[in-house]
Amino acid sequence: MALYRIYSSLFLFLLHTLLDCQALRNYPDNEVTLLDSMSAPGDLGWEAYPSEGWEEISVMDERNIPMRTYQVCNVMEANQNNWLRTALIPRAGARRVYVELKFTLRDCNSLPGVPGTCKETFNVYYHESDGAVPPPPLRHARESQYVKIDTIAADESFTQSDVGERVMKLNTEVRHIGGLSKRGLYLAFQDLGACIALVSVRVFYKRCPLAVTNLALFSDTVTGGDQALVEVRGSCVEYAEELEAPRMFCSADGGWLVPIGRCVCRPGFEEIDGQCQPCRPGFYKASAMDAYCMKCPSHSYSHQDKASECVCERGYYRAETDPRSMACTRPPSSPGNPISTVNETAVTLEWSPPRDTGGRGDVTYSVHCRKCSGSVGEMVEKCVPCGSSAHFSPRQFGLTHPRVQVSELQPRTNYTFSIEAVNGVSDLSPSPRHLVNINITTSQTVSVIVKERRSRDSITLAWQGPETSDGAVVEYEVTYYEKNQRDQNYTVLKTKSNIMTVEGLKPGTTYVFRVRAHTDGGYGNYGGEIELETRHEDMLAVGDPNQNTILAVSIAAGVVLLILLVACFVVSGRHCGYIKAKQDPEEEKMQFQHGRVPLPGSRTYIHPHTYEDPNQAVRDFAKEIDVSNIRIERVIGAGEFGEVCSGRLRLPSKREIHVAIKSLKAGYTEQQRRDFLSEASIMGQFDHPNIIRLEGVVTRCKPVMIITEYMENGSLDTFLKKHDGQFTVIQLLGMMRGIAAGMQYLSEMNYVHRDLAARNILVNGNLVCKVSDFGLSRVLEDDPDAVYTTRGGKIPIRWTAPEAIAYRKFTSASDVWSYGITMWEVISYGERPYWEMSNQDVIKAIDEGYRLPAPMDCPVVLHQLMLDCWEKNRSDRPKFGQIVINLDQLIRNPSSLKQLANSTVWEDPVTPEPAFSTVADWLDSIKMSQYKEHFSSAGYVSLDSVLYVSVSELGKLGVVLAGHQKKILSSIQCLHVQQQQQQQQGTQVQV
Ligand code: ACK
Repeated sequence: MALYRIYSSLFLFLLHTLLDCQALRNYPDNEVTLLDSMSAPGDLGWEAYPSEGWEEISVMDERNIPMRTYQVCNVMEANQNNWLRTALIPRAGARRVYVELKFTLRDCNSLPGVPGTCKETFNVYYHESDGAVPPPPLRHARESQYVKIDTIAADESFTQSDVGERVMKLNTEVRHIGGLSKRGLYLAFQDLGACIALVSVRVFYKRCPLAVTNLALFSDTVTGGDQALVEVRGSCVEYAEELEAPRMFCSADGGWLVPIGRCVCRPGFEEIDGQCQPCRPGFYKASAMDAYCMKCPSHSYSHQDKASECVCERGYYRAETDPRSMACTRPPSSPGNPISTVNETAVTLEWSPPRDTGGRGDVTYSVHCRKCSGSVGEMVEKCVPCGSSAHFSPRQFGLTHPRVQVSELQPRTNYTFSIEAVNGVSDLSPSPRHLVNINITTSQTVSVIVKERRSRDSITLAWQGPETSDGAVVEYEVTYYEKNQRDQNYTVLKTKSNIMTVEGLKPGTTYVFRVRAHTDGGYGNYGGEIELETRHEDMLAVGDPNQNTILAVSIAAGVVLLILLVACFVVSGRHCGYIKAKQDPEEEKMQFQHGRVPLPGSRTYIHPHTYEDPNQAVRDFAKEIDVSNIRIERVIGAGEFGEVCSGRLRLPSKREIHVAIKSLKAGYTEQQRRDFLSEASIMGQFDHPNIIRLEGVVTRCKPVMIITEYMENGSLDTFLKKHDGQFTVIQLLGMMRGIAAGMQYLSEMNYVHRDLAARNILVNGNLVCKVSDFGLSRVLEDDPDAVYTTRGGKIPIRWTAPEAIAYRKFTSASDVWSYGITMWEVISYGERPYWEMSNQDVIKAIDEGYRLPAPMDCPVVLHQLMLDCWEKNRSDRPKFGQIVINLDQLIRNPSSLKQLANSTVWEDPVTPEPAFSTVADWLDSIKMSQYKEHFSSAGYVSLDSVLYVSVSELGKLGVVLAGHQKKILSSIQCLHVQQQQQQQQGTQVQV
């Protein structure tokens, strides 16, 4: 007895020097402590039985704070069964609690003279209770009355100090208890003859702490009972509204996973540091979809904060269809310099555009016509509107060009035309319109010839005299000439009547006739010319039955011809429709008109090649940024056209943001500049949380730059390789879901990416994945994985659908194939698809129906989704929208992910697993060369010695990363399979 007391006080003394109470009493935010023996103010008063067993001992830490500990050290006597039990620990709603034990345990060898009954472990139990019934008394405690949590052993009893002394080691072990349902629980510790000091017992549960993500507030949430995720619906922060219902999952270890949906700041508010702040006076935000408050456009103001639009200054207006971001405008000034050209009873009016368009581009013109009575020169004129008698060409109102022709005016009449410039806000202004007037007088003419009769050598004409005239008509003058012979010969005839037959004409010849009136006041103007042809010599008389027959036959033939033509047109039209339906979306895209900025909500991608001037595409879709607003910080990589840097962008009246800056290196050709900027004109058309966002371009000075949002974790393939094995399957699913949502958006915009792969996905600090790399030449030049095909053009073979490789049929369905490969890359943490197989072998294998096997630990459902994406027939592949729905269902129901595919062998007979002769070769082949030393120094020299290595042995070897352990174990599995195959074939096992 005296002996073990000495030991006890000895290790408590050592303990004293080991403990750092500050460190012991600081716990992570997401842990809620239910019991902490270290911070108990008085005696713990736990029940111990028998009395010479566990003993409560108080010691002071170095800050003189008392600590309660329990110890037992009855190592000299056999048949020990010492129990210690806590008081009731309330569960506080948690369904899963953690028990953290800090203790020291002497190893029996270090105690001289102890008998063989000395133990080096102790047991921990719990008993759930509603509190009403007392727990089973310790005196009669039996294991069966308590649920065993675990047998606890020390990792180490002693460690070596700096000066070579053996010091007691404080061990920490954590266990969890799941599925709790009663009010609380008792913990019980059973010692069977060890030398233990129980320094600290802490019981806690985990919760996901209150979080704000995507402007949604997720409340403090207690984690689920076992592995299940708790789905939590977020509520939008103040002044935000839901864009898509915000949700997140609280994982069993107290972390938030997979944010879905988001809130956006209401009009009049912008997002600053995760909150919606009101727009300042002078600024506004019209739509919840706009990211930031904008400065009020010209000629408008907002005197108060929270403005969703700015009010126009006096005299300025905003048309109903004007976007709120447009400057307020005013009606135009009057048009200038009107001129008229009168041609008898017609007039052409022309004028110059208004000097001030009012700030708008939609100026049109209206022409008002008034007829003025009284003869020309009379002092007082009375004017009335012309009504519908005058004919305006092209139209009277809404003229887009400063020119109009007015015909069918009355001869020798005064007219006043008032020309008005109008724009989209003219109707909103109460001020009188600015007009410019022009007066004209028409001249007198003989109106159109109304009758004619023709024979082989004569033509009879009839006409109407002038409506008003300066006197009685004396006679009419008829002038005619043979068409095309005007210069040589024309004839003038006179008559007092309104009808004349001109004789002596040549048969089958066209003549041009004009008529004018001669009144007391002199000759008037000629009326319009008329062309008439005499009959041909052999022409049949009207009423000839033969002629009627011919006519009928001709009509019938004409009708038949017409029907044939219509039929042809319809058939060819259908044919065209068929061809179009079969078109590649890439070709369809080319048919969109350029110069049109997509309207909000319109979802059609416009290919920059549809622009004659590619610079116009850049101007339409990308904002020009002043280079003085950019601060470059460091180079982060190399792109196809030059360096990629990270830096800061501070736009006037906006907060500074972190950006990535791609620049075009010096000495570029015009084509390279166009290709470089094409990425901006494509990216600028997209607005989606899973598509990399374009901030703008710098084109007015050198170097030319493209500015995008900054993605803290860089490209997905590198990121995954760096964090091999470190994510939960739900986190990986969240990444895949993001990529699918981005691709769904692109496919709905009719955009085909052609190079979807993990290397072209960027990852931000919240693990949100965004699709990037939209340059027109990128597939050709930028991608190291792209190779030339026999049909020309470069293609990243391993990621590309067979129909796209074979005949360049790139569609959203071929993007789905690439998506399947990207999924495979994600689950395998950036493994190269088809490993080191050659491109030719990959094409052949795919053609023969082989598909990538499930990566290590891949849930069956995910591998099945990949296989669906790799359907040979592209119409059998899922659409991106379906993929998103599918992944959402899996995230919500993680139990569906439990069944693992476990297919670690590439079942391709053409590529058998290579045989290795040494452990070093094997580790090299699976890119784990860094562990060669570890294996050899632990005695693993031959390959067959590694065949039965377990996870715990790997840990002892020093392979501690879970991802590396998985990789090595999966390869060992392959070695097993290979061995079995060789045995089946009756060959010697080559290990
Ligand atoms: O894998 P990384 O770090 O991520 O290296 C490449 C490099 O630039 C060349 O493309 C990185 N990169 C490209 N765009 C961005 C961006 N928007 N944010 C952060 N890194 C980027 C990419």
